[in-house]
Amino acid sequence: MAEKATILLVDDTRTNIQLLAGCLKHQYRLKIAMNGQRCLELAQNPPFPDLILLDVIMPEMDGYEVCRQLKENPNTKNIPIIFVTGRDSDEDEEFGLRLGAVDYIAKPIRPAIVTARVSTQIKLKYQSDELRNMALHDQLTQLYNRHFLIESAANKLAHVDRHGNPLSLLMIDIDFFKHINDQFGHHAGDQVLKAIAEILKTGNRKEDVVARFGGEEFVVLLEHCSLHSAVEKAEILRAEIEALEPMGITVTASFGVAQLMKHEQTFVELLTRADAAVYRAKELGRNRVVA
Ligand code: GH3
Ligand code: MG
Ligand code: MG
Ligand code: MG
Repeated sequence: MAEKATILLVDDTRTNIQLLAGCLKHQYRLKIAMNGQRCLELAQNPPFPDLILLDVIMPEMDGYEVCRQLKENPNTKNIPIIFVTGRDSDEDEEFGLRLGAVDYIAKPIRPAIVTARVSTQIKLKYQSDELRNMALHDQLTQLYNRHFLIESAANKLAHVDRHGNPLSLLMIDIDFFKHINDQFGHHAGDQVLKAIAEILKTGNRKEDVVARFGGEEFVVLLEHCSLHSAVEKAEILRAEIEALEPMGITVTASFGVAQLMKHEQTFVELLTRADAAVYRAKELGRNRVVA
């Protein structure tokens, strides 16, 4: 593991925190919350916890309620939770597990058991992060894949303010890519795709989504970006690709740009217009931006 995993300890009693911290502080980076509200805050801010050890009996908001809220929030729902509690009846344990906790530890805690159970959950968390990462990225370029793009576009469209903040999209299709493969081989073609992906990746804001849409097609989804700015951005990228010449191979791309219109309800409508613009760019001679 490259970096220490982060664990959020939540308990309203200082001595309990000290006990847990004593078991875990050498192996993990710890964050500490002494009430439910603070836990909800710390869970959503970096460094993001890989695991939460959550007390149940706390004033104001009990651990069950904290767990419910963490599971309802898309930003925190994937963080595993272990209840660490003095409530040790079967019913309590079943209740906690049904709320979505991955484990349930009864107080008084036994340090060796806590350490072992924590270690197991951290390993599982890393594995599931890795799987999720693989499921949402394109293996060759490490850009997001089509699946992620469509998922996040649906999210963005649901929240877009149709009168205020604009949402724009670039569709990018490499020119005569088939010739590149034919002339230089498939491996060289792959390297070209990677090099272009690097260009698309750099200089983006973190809310932008850059995805490999298909074989030699890419999409950049730009939040808070007007058609005018999107065209400017596309022109910069187009020129960078033209100037790149990866492995000495001259490569260009055609760009279609579209901005979400007020009446448009689905991502497919936006995508279709950008695709039509790419088609026109090809007809007009390729290596150009059409909006
Ligand atoms: P146009 O300028 O009209 O876009 O021509 P084109 O040759 O780029 O268009 P076309 O869609 O006919 O060809 C796309 C080619 O991209 C065909 C396919 O073999 C190649 N391709 C798709 N995915 C990959 C890949 O992962 N690696 C490589 N090397 N080639 C790929
Ligand atoms: Mg307590
Ligand atoms: Mg194509
Ligand atoms: Mg092409």
